[in-house]
Amino acid sequence: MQNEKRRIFSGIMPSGNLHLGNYLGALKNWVALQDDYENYYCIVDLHALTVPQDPKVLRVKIRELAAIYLACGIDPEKSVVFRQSRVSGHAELAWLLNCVAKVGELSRMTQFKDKASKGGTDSASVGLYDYPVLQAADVLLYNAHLVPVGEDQRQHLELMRTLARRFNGLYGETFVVPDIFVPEAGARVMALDEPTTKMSKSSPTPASYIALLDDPDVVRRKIRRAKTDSRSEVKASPDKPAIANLLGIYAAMTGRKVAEIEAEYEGRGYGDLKKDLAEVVVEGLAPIRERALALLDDPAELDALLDRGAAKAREVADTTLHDARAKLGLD
Ligand code: AQP
Repeated sequence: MQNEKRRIFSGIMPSGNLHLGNYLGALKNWVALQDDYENYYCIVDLHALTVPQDPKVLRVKIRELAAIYLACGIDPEKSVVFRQSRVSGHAELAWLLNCVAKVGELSRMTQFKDKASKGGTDSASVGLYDYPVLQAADVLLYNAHLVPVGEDQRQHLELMRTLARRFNGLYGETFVVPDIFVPEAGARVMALDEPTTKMSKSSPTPASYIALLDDPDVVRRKIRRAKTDSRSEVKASPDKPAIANLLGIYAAMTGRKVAEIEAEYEGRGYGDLKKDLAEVVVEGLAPIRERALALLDDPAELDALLDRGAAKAREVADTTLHDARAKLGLD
């Protein structure tokens, strides 16, 4: 239909502490795109189960994530906000797509290899291996046209596009093949203590990430203690991954170009950069933190909002699932 908006789907796992990478790589862009699309922003709680979770903590993290979505600017009047586990079509479509995906394809996924290697591949869950297929189901279920994510998700999204095309080719046109949206700035925020690995919310070292709910003084301390490189020029060169990361965060938080920030710090040292960056980050995150904490004071309202979102999501999901089942001969 002519005036229908194109759809967006994206999600975040309610595991660990949401951090600056999740904000700059995903949430900030969701908010910016929100007016131009019909949006489905999901709390992907089934994905969180791919690594062990404490049920008590998971319950808390699900609400916290809902509060952070809203605090960052996701507007429930413009976007459907819901929990993946409340729309059973996600798991069912994942099964249908499992029967189209190939073991070789999943075995090539670097995120699985990285995460599984930490505890030994044989003891990784089958869910962790299958994560990209569930992720494909998440997006294809809503026939989303665009998926805004950080750089680390690019390989999964390519697989998603392959699965959609394969299914359409085998059984007839069913799914929209989604485009990937990766932001120019902030697509890959690196750990503060080890700038060659990405900032990750499951890191056991809190100093490696800036959590969106960190107290301002904690943010200042983490940036002050962030790893730096040898030589003192403030330049984002390949042999200076730590400074490149700090400059990248600065640029993504302010919307300025890295080159412009480098010029401003010519002849000045890392200490000045860190001091100013800390204030930029504190200023950007403080309103989000305050709003999220206020929203968390009313958990019943957050739960009700998620239930309303799930009801809306189910309407779309059921139609797609019905179509996919019928194409497979399951009608
Ligand atoms: N370091 C990052 N820089 C930019 N974007 C990032 N994202 C994650 N880390 C960075 C983006 O955030 C969204 C949500 O990610 P997720 O929680 O669903 O999964 P993830 O990518 O595995 O995130 P984490 O923080 O690394 O979590 P854990 O440690 O639990 O695995 C995605 O759009 C992702 O690209």
